[in-house]
Amino acid sequence: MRRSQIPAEPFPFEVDFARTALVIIDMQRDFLEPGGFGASLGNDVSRLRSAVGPCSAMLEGARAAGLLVIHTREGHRPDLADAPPAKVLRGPPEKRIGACGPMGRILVRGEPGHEIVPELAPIAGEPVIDKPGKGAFYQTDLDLVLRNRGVETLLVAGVTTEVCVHTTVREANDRGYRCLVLSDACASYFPEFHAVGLAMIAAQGGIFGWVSTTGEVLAALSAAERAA
Ligand code: TIU
Repeated sequence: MRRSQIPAEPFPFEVDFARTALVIIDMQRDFLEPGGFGASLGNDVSRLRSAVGPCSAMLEGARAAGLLVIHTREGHRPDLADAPPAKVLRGPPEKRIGACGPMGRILVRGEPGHEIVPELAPIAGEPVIDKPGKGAFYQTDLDLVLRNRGVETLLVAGVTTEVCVHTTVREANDRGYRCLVLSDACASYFPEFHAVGLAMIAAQGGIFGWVSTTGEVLAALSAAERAA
């Protein structure tokens, strides 16, 4: 496939879709549904729903075009051996990581709350990266998976904009990946942090990456497929 250009901030983004992966960060029930980790931190989880439709459209477009799709999930081993005490020992005991909630143990792998929301469920062939931290590169094999597939560019979506999306984009940028963040396919419990988080990525000439929308990326992807 030829190189495409996507309208973006701070300037148009050049991309070779053959060397691009869609990375969907932590669209888990634990963050999007009542009774999970996000809610245990005192957040209004309904604020994240806006990202589901755009993520779904981007997922469909990426699958149709044959792009590598990677899903991530934040969570811990059932024995919590990989959960730093500094992360666990926060808030009242009944709301901590590992405590039992309506979707099972909070932020624990294998529990219903740890699953990706059904609208965005991974299909066979799509790597799922389980990560113990905020960044998707920290203590995972994401870098290895991307290198094995010759990926140089990441289309990044998911939640939350200023926490796991931002941390992952910063990690990716330091590792030499070019990141385009899909503004409408990301969301935060804090609309002001979402806006500022995106602005921070594109500021200073694209200090961490580029920002665009699902519609712009899908239009460029369709045009590239027609031209192929
Ligand atoms: N609390 C919050 O905004 N986010 C997280 O704890 N993890 C992710 O962003 N996935």
